[in-house]
Amino acid sequence: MKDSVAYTENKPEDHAYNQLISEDNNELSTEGHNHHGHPETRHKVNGPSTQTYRLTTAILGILCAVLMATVIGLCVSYKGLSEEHIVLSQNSSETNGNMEQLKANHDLLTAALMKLQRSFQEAVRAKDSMQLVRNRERQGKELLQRQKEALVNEETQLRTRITALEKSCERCPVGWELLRSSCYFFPPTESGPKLSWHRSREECKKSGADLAVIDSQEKQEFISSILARMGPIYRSWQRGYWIGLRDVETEGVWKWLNGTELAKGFWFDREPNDMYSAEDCAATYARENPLKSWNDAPCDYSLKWICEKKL
Ligand SMILES: [Ca+2]
Ligand SMILES: [Ca+2]
Repeated sequence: MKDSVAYTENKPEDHAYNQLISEDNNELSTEGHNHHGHPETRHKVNGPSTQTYRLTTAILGILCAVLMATVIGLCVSYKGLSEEHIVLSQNSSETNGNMEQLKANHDLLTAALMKLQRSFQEAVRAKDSMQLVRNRERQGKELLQRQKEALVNEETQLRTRITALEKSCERCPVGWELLRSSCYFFPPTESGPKLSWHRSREECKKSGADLAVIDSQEKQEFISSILARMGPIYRSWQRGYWIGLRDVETEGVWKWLNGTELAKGFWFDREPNDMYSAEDCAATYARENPLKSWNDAPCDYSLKWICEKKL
């Protein structure tokens, strides 16, 4: 009772603790008999150290239980995290593998694309080269065609010239030009005399010819082409050639030597003008336009002449 009294003198906050100790003391009092029913020597276990020990033990037990629960929880969490980590690691590895595979595929596609680009560029260059070759071939073909046409034309002209020369050699005297059934003679432009219309006609008759009768455009163009070959074109009226055309009988009525009246003349502009009422004989000149190359001049004027001899 002394100890109990001593406990009752403890602090108020120790009341529950003292009550617990008191209950323990009662239990110890009940169990304080041996199996013979004799009270054993009672241990003084309800002291402050024992109670503290028990309380501590209880607390420790609780703490241990909490700790164990925490550890178990942590273990479970750790296990879950580990499994998740393993899954994530596996996923990460798989993802890395996929990434590497994708990168490898990307590299392969890039290489294939570059190869295709090179092939395309080579194809474009080959196409350009072929186009260039085709253009050159086409240009060469066109050039050959033009050369062929020029050669054909030249051949035609040469054959015509050969035919004319053959006929001329056969039928016309040397130095005379042949057109159809007539031979024509042209005195040298820069040498030899110039004569009046009548003297010129006499010179032609010496060769069995007469002054030329130009009664068709074909003859006029032929004679103009011969005059163009003989030298440059001079603007002088003294560079003319007498032809067999006059208007001596009736002024303005031009007739050929055979009496045929002129049907179509190849006069210069504003010709024949019968200047000073003294121009009754016709002459032709070398000019750019062969169809405008005649002039009437005084018959005693000194000019060259053109002879014509029928075959
Ligand atoms: Ca006249
Ligand atoms: Ca005139």
